[in-house]
Formats: sequence, structure tokens, C-alpha cells
Amino acid sequence: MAQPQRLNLVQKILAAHLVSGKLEVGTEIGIRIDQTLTQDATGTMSYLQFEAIGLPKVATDLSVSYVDHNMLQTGFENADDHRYLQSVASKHGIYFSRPGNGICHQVHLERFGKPGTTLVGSDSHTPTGGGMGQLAMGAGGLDVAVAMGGGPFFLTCPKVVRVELKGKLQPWVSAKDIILEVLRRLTVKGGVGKIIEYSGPGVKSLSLTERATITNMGAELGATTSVFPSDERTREFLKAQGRPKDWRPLAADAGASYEEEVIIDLNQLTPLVAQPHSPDNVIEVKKLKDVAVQQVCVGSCTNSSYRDLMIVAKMLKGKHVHPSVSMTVTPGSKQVFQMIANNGALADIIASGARIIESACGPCIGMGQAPSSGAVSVRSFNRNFEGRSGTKDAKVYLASPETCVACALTGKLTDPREMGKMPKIELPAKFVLDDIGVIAPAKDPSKVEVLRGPNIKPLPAATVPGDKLTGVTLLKVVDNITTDHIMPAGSKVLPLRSNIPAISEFVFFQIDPTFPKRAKEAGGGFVVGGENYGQGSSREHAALAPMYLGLKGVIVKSFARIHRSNLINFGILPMTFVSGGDYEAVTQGDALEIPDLQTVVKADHPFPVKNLTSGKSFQVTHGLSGREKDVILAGGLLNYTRQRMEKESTAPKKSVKAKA
Ligand code: MIC
Ligand code: SF4
Repeated sequence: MAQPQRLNLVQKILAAHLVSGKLEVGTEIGIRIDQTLTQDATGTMSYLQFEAIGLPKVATDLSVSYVDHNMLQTGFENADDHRYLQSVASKHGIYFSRPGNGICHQVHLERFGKPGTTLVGSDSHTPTGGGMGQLAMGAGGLDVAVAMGGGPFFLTCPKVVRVELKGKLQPWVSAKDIILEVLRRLTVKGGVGKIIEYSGPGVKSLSLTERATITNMGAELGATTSVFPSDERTREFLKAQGRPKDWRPLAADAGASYEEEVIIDLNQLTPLVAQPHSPDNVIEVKKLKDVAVQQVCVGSCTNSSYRDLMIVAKMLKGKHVHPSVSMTVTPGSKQVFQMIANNGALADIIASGARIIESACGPCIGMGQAPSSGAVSVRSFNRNFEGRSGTKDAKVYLASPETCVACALTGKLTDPREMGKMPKIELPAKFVLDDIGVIAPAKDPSKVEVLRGPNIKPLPAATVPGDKLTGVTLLKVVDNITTDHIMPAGSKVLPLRSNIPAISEFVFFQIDPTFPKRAKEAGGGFVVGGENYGQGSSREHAALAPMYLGLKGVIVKSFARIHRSNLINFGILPMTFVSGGDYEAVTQGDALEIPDLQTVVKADHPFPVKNLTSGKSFQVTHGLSGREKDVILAGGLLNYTRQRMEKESTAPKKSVKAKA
């Protein structure tokens, strides 16, 4: 008799949600999505797209729209977007988390996430939910819109990497140091095509929000997501959140197999820091001596839980922030904020001279608190890409809240182990639960008017490709280009997220501000790049705005997962060099041509790109799945989804919602 298959945790959740394909690594699968989340900076586009799909109501178990990114209201734009988001949510069966209620990932963990379910969010740090055993993935807004409509979410069936945690963290070493160690070993592209599953005896010593710090920053590995088992610690957290019924146990079968294994001995870890300008540029804090620090920021979806803020408060109690340091503290949610206010910890933080910021992304996305010129800024955040802080020559280091406070007190990079005895943090048996920051959807949607201010411009349409693709190489870039390079954020650009003509003027702003003008004058063209192109955020604007400028294809050595999907969703052909050396065969300005486009898109083999300037050709592949080919040929995912829905509505008795 055949032995029953022993499944790892990832396989169990995938198998329970599989709608199409087989669980074979490297092939495309479609899974049913239980929950979605959006945030405001990506959400306006996502809801405009959901409206364009034309369904009256979301088909998920739960969909939540958060406002946490575009919080500075320096003009009407962000306020307009918030109003649109609130009304469109109310009309279509979506919960609305008001500005001030907190960062989407922290709030979702507290109030909505459920072990064993699937979550897709229009934000790359959606894997935060993996801390509670949820299979939580970041995606472009259009993929989330389709999932809200009940369509499957498509992904490449990942390799599963087991990270075994042995031993126990030593005082002053924390969850952030674990993920920094994983990043040090695997690098920012080491997780592409993989899901990281944590296990081992060290797991139970980590509280739920500590696990969430690790899965959150797993996004920086390029991983599809990361996940922890759901155990007694998970039950404890859900009980304290007043949601004991949402708990269910979840673990890999004993003897389950994995494609790769990594072992981390927690006893051996020391406080770590990621140096500028990459989250994998990791070194022990003790090795960096005499680096003066001008700014310290604690917060972001990585490290802004109750536990994190309490350690900050206890370390600051009775002390003062160093006179040459500007320190900011951002609680991750209204719940955390209220609890540290109620128990007096907030007063200790204020008394230390730290600046308190409302619960939001804030400095993490350059929404205020840009450091001074050339400053060293130590942050408990997850990304330190050049210029992301709002100051191009700032040097941003990523560290645990403990290390951040040690730096704030001494004015230089400091190992927190120099701070004496580590304070003990008691986790609450019950969190403050009032949910006044969440507004339920309307009972009668016909009474809701969707409010669109002048900042909300109609969606630009993707074009259906013809029989050849021609254009100039508008830009040639190096390895590890981030979506922050392609489509910057920050307080000046983010308010334009609902206005593609306006935001497209900032495409590649940091690398070459002449790009938009040149692209328009040339009638579009190509971008050529190196490895891990498009790493970082899920922002589909990094595909949508270039599409608006006429970008037709991107040829690189390798892609980051979400950005590749976003390119396809907007009808831009993603191509990889068959031989990495051919990267040298293209120079910026070269005219390129791909003949027989329809044929090469439908085929699975490599095809030539003619360099009309040099007179030579080189080979590329697209690696598109059958569905992705159809999306490209339809002129993008919106056209493709509409066409499918039309077909289904004319076919008898078919629902848009995919069944498992
Ligand atoms: C980020 O951390 O880069 C963001 C801002 O949260 C993005 C989303 C966006 O660009 O709106 C992300 O991580 O996906
Ligand atoms: Fe917000 Fe920063 Fe988290 Fe992105 S990484 S969701 S900007 S806190």
C-alpha cells in the first residue's frame, strides 16, 4: 500500500487552496484566496481596477482597505484618495481601516489574519501574516482586484526552504537579528521562487509578533512568502486579541521534505545591522565602531508591535536621547498606541525627547522625517535602498529596536549589549479591543455614492500588441534595481498614485530624470537590466507608469517575482537573456526589434532580438505560462479578465469565483 505523503506546511496550505495546476516546483499554479488587503498608495488603482472589472461585491471571505501610507495631507490629493477609498469600500463589501488605525500589516495581524488561510495584499510586506501561519503574499493591485472578484491568484509553485531555528536568543538579540542573519546568508535574491518555512525548537521561544518581524522582512529575500507553524503561542496571541476561535493548529508532517535547508543557532547570534544601501549588507553591530548617528527611527510594519514599543520605552525610561540625534517613534497600530498610552510607556518615550509620529508608514516610505544631508540614520525598518528615506546621500542602517535605542542614547552605532541588563517585557493577556478604527461596509450599497476628487484620473489602457515589437533601448541599468529606482515614492510623488499621467513624470527619476521625456519622444521602447530587476515593493506603478510612457519590453538577466507579474499585467513583455554575457551586446540608445511577436509569445523556446544599431542579434526567453501568454496577447490582465468574464457570462451557469 502506498505511504501517505508527508507534507510540509506550505504544501498543506497550497493543496487546500489549489484551483489549477499541480504542486510541481517551477510550474504555474492558481490558488483560491480567502482574504485580501490593500493600502492607500496601491489601493486607489486596485479599486479603480476592481470597478473596471464590474463586479458589485467582493467574493472573498474578507477584504480590508487600509490607509497608512499617504498620510501627509499637504494638499487635497491624499484626502481625496482616502475619501474615494472609504466610499468604494463601503459600496463593494470591503472593510475600511481609517487613517490613524495603523499600518496594514500590523493591524491585519491583530484583528483579521487567520492561520491556514490565504491572503493576498497589494503590498510586498503582506507576508507579515506568515507569522501566524497564514500563507500571505504581496502582489500588484490588479492581481488583488482579480482576487477580490474571486479569481484565483497565480504563482510559480515555489521551492520550500526549511529554516531550522535551534537554541534560544541571548539577551539583547532579537527577531530582527534572525532575519538579518537569513538575509546575510541568502542575499536579496536568494529567496526568488521560494517560500521560507520556519521550524525547529527555537520557534516556540518567539512570540507571534516576533515571528511576524521575520516573515515581514522575508520580502527582502525576494521570497514569495515566509511562514511559521501555528502553535500555542499563536493561540495565546489570538486569545489576547479576543479571537480564540480563529486559531487552528498547523505544522508540517514529521519527515516532510524540503528543497533546501538552513540551520540557524540562535545561541550564536549577536546584534546585527544592514549597512547602506541594501538589506543584505549585514554585519555585526560590534564591528562598527565610532560611526556617529544623526537620526534614529523606530516603527514600520517590521518592528512596531506592543513588544517592540515596550522595549523602546523601557530602554528610554529616565534617559535622554543624545543631543545630536533626532529620534522618532511610530507605533504600528492604534491598539499599540493606546496600550502604551494607557500603561505610561508613552510618557517615558516622550520624556526622553523622542518625537512621536502617528501610526502609519511615515519615514519608512519617505513621508516626512527625511534625514539631513549625508546623515547616518539607524532604523528598525526593512529597506535601506538609496534615496528611499527622501535624502539621496543619507546612509540608512537597518537594525532591531534594541540596537536603535542604544544608538539614540549614545549618538553612535552601539551594540545594545552595552546597555546593561535587558528589560523584561510581559505580553498582555488581553489587548485593547475596540475596533472603532474599522468601518464595516454598507448594508445597502445602493445608497452609497463613490466619491472621486480631481486627483483620481481614469485608468490608462494597455495596448494590444501587433506583430513586431520595435523601439530604442531607453535605459540600461545594473543589477538589483529596485522599484524605488523605477517609480520613486516619498511625500512629493506618492500623492500622485491615482494620477498616472502626473506620476509618470517621475519614472526612473533617481537614475535618469530625462527618462520620461526621452521615452515619450521616442514613442516608447525597451529597458535593459541585470539580475533581480524590480526587487522591493509591489507597486504596480513601476509597470503602469512606464507602460503609459510607451515601454514595450524589459530585457534583463533575472526578475523579481512581483515586478515581473506587474509587467505582464500591463502588457509589457518581460524577457531574460539566454546568455548573461549578451547584456554587453546592448548599449543604451540601440534600436531593437523583435519580429513575429505573436509567434514568439505563443512558443516556449528562445527567440532572437535584433539589435538594428549593431547589426547583431541575441537570444532571449520569456518563460511565460500559458495564461501569461494570453494576458500579454490580450493587452494586459484587465482586458484578459474582462474577456474571460464575458465568455463566462454567455456560458450557462458559471460563476466568476473559482472553486477549490
Ligand atoms: C514599500 O514598503 O515599498 C511600500 C511603499 O509599502 C510598497 C507599496 C507601495 O509602493 O505602495 C510595497 O512594499 O509594496
Ligand atoms: Fe509601510 Fe514601510 Fe511597511 Fe512599506 S515597508 S508597508 S512603507 S511600513
